Amino acid sequence: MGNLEIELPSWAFGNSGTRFKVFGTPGTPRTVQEKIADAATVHQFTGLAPSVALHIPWDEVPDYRALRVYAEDLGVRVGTINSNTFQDDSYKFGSLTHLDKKVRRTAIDHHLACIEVMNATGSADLKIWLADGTNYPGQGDIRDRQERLAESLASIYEHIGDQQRMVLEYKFFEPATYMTDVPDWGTAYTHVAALGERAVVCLDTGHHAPGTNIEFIVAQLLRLQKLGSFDFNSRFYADDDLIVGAADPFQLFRIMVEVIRGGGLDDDSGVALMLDQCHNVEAKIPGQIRSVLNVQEMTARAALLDSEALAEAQRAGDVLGAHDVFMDAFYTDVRPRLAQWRAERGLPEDPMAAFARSGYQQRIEAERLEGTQSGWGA
Ligand code: PSV
Ligand code: MN
Repeated sequence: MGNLEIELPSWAFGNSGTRFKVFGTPGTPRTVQEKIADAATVHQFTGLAPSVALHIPWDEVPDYRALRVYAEDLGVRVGTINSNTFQDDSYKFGSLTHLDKKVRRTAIDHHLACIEVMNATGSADLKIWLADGTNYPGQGDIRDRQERLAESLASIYEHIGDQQRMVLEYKFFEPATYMTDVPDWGTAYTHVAALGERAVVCLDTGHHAPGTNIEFIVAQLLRLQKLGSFDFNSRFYADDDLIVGAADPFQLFRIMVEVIRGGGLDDDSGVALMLDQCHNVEAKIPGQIRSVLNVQEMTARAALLDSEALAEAQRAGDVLGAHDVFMDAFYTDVRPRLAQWRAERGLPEDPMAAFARSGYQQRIEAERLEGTQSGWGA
């Protein structure tokens, strides 16, 4: 619990929106350095977010070694490198699964370039999410696409260093609407299992059909030692990318119970807890602060679960007794304890209020006037 670390996505600090409108916000970063500075601010107020994930090419810079030093000087490190094969014209009909070998090669080369970014920044994880899929039955050959995907992933995996990992993220819809090429944890697992030890799965909480028992997937992937990371967010309808724990705190609690049960918070677990969120209408830095606090809060409640009492009730076939033990942990208000935890570490007891008082937001609004604000796709 004391060593809980949550990775922030650089894109959470940029402007984002829906296909209807992207709203600008005063103070939005114009460069990756400004995104990292905002991420470092979240860490400074919470003590929970020592790394920031980058998305390439959105966060492309000429000198990644210098970017690493810049981040470290601000007290954070570069985390996961996310590839992006969803915004080029050539990827209209797929990237790693494309019928045309030349397009597949371009997509593979993009991933090799991302590995170079990892080498320069010290990042350990290459995260791959593909927009590949089809919109109409018959549009593509499902099986051939799987073969091409397996082949392309193998070409990338060959370049993953000994201390690095490939993390494959699944999503059952969007932008493709009939089928996606990595729709579910089973498909992601099948591919990473075929690749080797350093290939693992990323579970994005927004990438499941409503009603899916996500904690079951967490338990299963941890059992198989293939849960590499989370992309945390919450959703009401689709992949809403809302603040984690906002829509369904109980689900987040249940997920964290399984993470702890499966050793996912142990020092050597290798499970990276990341956020993948967009703050379209709410303030971005407080949105990220709220998010990491929500993860911490539900983790603290999960850690309170009396596992011995639970196991005993389970063994006795005491259905309601077991459920009571479970709910007792969920209903425990841990906020005073966490405020104390922060005070003991020289952190503000109320990070949201402390940030509001700090003047940081006013300062960036005054300073970040020239230039183009970063946004979705930039
Ligand atoms: C796709 O919906 C996704 O979850 C992937 O992780 C992308 O990298 C990310 O969103 C972009 O926000
Ligand atoms: Mn994601």
